[in-house]
Amino acid sequence: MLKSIILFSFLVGCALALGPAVLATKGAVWPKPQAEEKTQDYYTILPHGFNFKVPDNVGCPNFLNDALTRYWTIIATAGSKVSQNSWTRFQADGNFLGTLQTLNIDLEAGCESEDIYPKEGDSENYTLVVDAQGATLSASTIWGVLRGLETFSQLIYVEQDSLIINGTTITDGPRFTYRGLLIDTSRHFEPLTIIFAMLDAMAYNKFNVFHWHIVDDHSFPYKSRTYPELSDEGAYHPFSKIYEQSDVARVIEYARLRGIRVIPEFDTPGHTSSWGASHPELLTACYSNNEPNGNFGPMDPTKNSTYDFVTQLFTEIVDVFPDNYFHIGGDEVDFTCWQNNPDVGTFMGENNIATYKELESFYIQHVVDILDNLESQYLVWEEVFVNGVVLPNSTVVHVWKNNGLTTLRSVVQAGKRAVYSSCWYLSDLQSGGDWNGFYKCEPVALIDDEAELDLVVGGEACMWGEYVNEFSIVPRVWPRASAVAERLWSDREVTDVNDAARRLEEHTCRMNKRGIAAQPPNGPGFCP
Ligand code: CP6
Repeated sequence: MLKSIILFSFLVGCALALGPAVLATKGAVWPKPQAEEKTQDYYTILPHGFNFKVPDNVGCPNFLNDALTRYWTIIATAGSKVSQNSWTRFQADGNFLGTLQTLNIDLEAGCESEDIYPKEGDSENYTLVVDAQGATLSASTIWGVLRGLETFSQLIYVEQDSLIINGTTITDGPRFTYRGLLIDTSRHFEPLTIIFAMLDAMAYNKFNVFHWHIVDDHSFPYKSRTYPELSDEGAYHPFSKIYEQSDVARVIEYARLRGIRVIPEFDTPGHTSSWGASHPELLTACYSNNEPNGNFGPMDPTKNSTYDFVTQLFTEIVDVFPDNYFHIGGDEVDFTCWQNNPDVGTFMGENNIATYKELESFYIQHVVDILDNLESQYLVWEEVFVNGVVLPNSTVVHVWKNNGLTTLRSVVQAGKRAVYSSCWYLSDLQSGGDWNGFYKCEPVALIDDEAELDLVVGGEACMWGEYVNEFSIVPRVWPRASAVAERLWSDREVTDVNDAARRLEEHTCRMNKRGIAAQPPNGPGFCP
């Protein structure tokens, strides 16, 4: 007796010491669906005997074939160690519904077109029912089908060497229409394989906007067809650290098939040092002791040639990137070289421009007019709004600084649309599994007017590239960005951090199994 008590205590002790710190859920969906009911009933799935069924007349075979192959592979990989006859041992169980052979996909309105791109405001809603009659995924758009397939794949878990899915009814759709991730490919170049892995992980988290901060001070990896010298001179390497036109097209297509928009950012007038490698005339020469000192500041806002260049380049960008939106930057303009360059002073005098903020606004106003002429809509960093540039109401103001909640409120009170990032800087590290802070952040905490709430289109996690390269970006972002994904997709009331920790534990292991090098979110533990 004593022996068995000791043995028992020893085993319990071991379980406590060795067991995962956070017990992972099984078959929980991340981000949490808007409405979900599960039953004790369950099916097993045998991958080789499982398929998706789509009515013949739906259309969109390219979209669907690609997605169905992806998700079949995910299910088959999860089930690769499943014993083929395991279901026999469930036969006696009253909750066992048999083997699930088909997920019926009902794209209600048929597929609009094979060539569509995801765009702002498209529905991503879907419903998913798994019951004694079988399994059906219904949506009105291809994007809803993609989100529903992701959910379906997450409902499947391994137990007793079998793939299991419980009876489930889910009605789901996003809280915010814009759920973005910024990747900075200027401070460090990221190869296409990494961008594809990031897009995969984005789809696993239902993100729908890839904000491609493609160029900045440190390098210009975009190979322009109008000005190839920009990357010839301004990239870290003129042909191995660049994005060719064909690379960009691949990224856009890879994203499109996953329902992800690609919004490029060409940030001006600041953050443009790399442009000067081939076109120093674009930048403001800095002066010391009344002489040019060889350094360069922001774009030179005094020359017509600056605006001509930007017009040519942005005409190309609007053509290359199909999204209606273009991020034109406008953040962190350093006035030092505008202050000490005498030509800038003369220009301001001649044009009645009294302050450098006004000069900055003068520049951005020109860029905004260029985009209006190109019939492109745009996002701008918050400075552009704060400085009083005249913006159409389609403009999205990207709030990123401290006191962002207050700024966000003033943006929507002015009738402009807004995207929030202030609390979602993945570049800021804390010790431990530092996703809680991202998770707890509520973007509309200070807004309660309905019309103003509608103007908050969403949020964006930002992975600035100074301290990440191709070897570290994936684990730096995942699963930390997953916390942002749930805040932006799920209901506002979904705030239980302990419940989230258990689901995130499972979700991270799921990403790992799918080949994403996500880091552990909750301390000691293991993926079963
Ligand atoms: N690069 C660009 C950056 C940042 C911004 N723009 C940035 C500023 C402050 C922090 C992190 C990033 N690295 N182009 C500001 C939007 Cl804390």
